[in-house]
Amino acid sequence: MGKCKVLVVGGTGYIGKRIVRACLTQGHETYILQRKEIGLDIDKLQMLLAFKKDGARLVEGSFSDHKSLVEAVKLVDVVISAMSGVHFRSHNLLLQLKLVDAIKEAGNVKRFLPSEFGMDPAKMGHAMEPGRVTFDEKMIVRKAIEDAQIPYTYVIANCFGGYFVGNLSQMTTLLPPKDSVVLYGDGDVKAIFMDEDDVATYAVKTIDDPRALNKTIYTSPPENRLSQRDLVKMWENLSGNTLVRHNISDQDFLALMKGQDFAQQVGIGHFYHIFYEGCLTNFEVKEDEEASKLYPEVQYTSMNDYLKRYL
Ligand code: NDP
Ligand code: GEC
Repeated sequence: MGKCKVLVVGGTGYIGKRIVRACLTQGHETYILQRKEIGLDIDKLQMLLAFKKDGARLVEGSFSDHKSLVEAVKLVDVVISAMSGVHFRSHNLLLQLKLVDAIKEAGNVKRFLPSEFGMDPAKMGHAMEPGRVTFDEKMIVRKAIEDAQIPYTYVIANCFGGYFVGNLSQMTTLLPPKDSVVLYGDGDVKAIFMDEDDVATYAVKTIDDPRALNKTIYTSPPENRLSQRDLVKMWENLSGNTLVRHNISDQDFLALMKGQDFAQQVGIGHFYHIFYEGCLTNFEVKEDEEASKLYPEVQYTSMNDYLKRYL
């Protein structure tokens, strides 16, 4: 595939920085929005300067300056947004409506990837409060994109390993438990786990792929469709440690929401949908919508290998 001009918005974020790296690695002319609001955030600035050294072009702009967004968008063929969703850090998905307006006005963009990279919000119409706001907002952004007839790809990334694998899907920690592990229900519901770098690699693969035009693409490689029990077993085999299993019923799990802060309530809702309902695996993904089928040349990371970094 040829070289594209790509603008990454949110390029210093958790998934955004990986998308920048994937754009550079795949040989695209990479532009990153450099927001004036980063102010004295020296880590963000240093990251941007490092990306510039690696060949990215920094474009100054701000969400409070519509013209600056239009000018930035006019430089490129493809825009990828990695704006923050609802979790511990921040919650800015609806700001993307400003980006959609700028893309609509600029009129030159051949593909837009909004900030999705999670579960499929189109399948979460039933989701619980308060976490459903993340899905509702992603659907509002989708509607604006489709109403403006902007060519798009929605990338459904499933569970990032950093939040769901290293901790064996335990909440409130990111590290493997040492003695015991809580299994959601019987622990046999299948979820889908991804190395974040692979999510970024696949996302960037779609940008000039006509097969992904105006489609939802799922990163759901067969080997990464695992139950929580599968993950625990993998970790036990790697670490040589045996963990005591405790089971928590759906009702007891949901009862944990009471008295928690907003971010934890969102997390509990997400975990419920994933590990009790099986919302990542209770529908069919067609072969032409699944990233590892579309891009068999990508050597995706197995969760067994992903877990090794925690040894
Ligand atoms: P981050 O919290 O890392 O934030 C990403 C970027 O959002 C920031 O770097 C910043 O851009 C931008 N941003 C934040 N606040 C503002 C603001 N006020 N104005 C303009 N830009 C702002 O995001 P994540 O990478 O965690 O999340 C990105 C997507 O991934 C979300 O859609 C989320 O739902 C999804 N996600 C999925 C997970 C999964 O397990 N599948 C886990 C976590 C997130 P800048 O670089 O310009 O400063
Ligand atoms: C899997 O899909 C998503 C996951 C998504 O579409 C949007 C956000 C996420 C998660 O990334 C980190 C957050 C958020 C939901 O649950 C995660 C979380 C992990 C919340 C609370 C926790 O205590 C937690 O512990 C690891």
